Amino acid sequence: MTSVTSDVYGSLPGGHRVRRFRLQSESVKVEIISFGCIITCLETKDRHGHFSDIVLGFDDLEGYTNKHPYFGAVIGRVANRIAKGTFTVDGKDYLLPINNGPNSIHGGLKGFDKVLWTPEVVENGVKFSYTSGDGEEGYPGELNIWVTYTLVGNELVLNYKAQTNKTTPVNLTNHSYFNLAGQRSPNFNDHEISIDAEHYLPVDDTMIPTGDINPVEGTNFDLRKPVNVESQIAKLQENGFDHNYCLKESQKEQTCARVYHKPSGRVLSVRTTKPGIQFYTANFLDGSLKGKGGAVYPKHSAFCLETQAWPDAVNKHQFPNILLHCGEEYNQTTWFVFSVE
Ligand SMILES: *[C@@H]1O[C@H](CO)[C@@H](O)[C@H](O)[C@H]1NC(C)=O
Ligand SMILES: *[C@@H]1O[C@H](CO)[C@@H](O)[C@H](O)[C@H]1NC(C)=O
Ligand SMILES: *[C@@H]1O[C@H](CO)[C@@H](O)[C@H](O)[C@H]1NC(C)=O
Ligand SMILES: CC(=O)N[C@H]1CO[C@H](CO)[C@@H](O)[C@@H]1O
Repeated sequence: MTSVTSDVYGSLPGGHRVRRFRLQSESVKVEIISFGCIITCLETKDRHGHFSDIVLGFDDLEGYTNKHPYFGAVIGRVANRIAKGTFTVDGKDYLLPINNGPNSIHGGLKGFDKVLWTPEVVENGVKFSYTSGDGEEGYPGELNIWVTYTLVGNELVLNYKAQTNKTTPVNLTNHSYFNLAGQRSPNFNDHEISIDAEHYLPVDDTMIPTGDINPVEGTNFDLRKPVNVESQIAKLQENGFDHNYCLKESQKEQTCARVYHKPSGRVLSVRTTKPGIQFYTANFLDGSLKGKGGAVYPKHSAFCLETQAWPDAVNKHQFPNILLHCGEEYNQTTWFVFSVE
């Protein structure tokens, strides 16, 4: 049985109230606010039954309205990078705000992480809706989006739906930074990860996929068998992982990633209907943010598993399509399953 309660979390400049929803089952507690659909707190049990908050974030609304690394938020219209911020749809060129080197990232200057959503309590959870206007952040078409979080036992389910009145690229994800030892931990020593993918996308020096789809076999990107995250990063030439893994193409749900933290016994498994998962090891955190309860978040103190379409898919015809047409429904689901071992 999941209980759903809510209160006021804060007010935005201009006076709009932000609500907070608390979903609680026997084994998981999660808090989500109507600003950015941000997961502000996620507590799970360790093997002794003690709860810890395993996501990074801030103590108050101001932390989230300021510029931050998208802690816990829904990202859209298009998660990840679009090369040079341009694409062509139905013969028309579109230009998006450039906000990541030469590229556009995470929906633009005011993406879905920075808007106020309309909440509605549903069975075992909460559904948020938002209408993104025609031309908002440079994207074509009016887009209606519904993001539903439900908690059943130890499974947190995120469903994303969207409809447009003009062809537009869409791919939504949420962006929680996890540390299964608890959000205050200075590193992710003792985390083991596996990702069930035969291929990954190599990137250029602005982090745009080169267009190649490389086998993981024989590389340091091979995560098909569990590896220690820290020692695997040490083997890379890169700063850490920030790469898309290619999942088997299907609209069926598939288990794609598993993270195990031996000292606490916490396990996070991810299932998704999406075709890709970005594994990111918080390479750009630098300890300068003031996090929850005064925590500092150094480089490599958390990881993200962002289920998504492949980065820059709108410009790479060999990648799975991300165009949503008028009359179609975008419908993607990700399951986060928390257990102990
Ligand atoms: C889509 O909806 C917007 C807002 O209602 C409207 O301005 C626009 O003309 C519509 N576009 C089409 C192609 O129907
Ligand atoms: C979304 O949030 C949940 C709960 O914090 C987390 O388990 C998951 O990693 C996030 N999803 C994605 C796709 O990043
Ligand atoms: C949307 O996806 C969910 C989960 O995969 C599925 O249960 C549901 O039937 C889908 N809804 C529609 C309208 O296709
Ligand atoms: C609506 C839509 O086209 N969504 C797409 C998001 O991305 C994946 C793969 O890139 C597609 O399979 C979905 O159809």
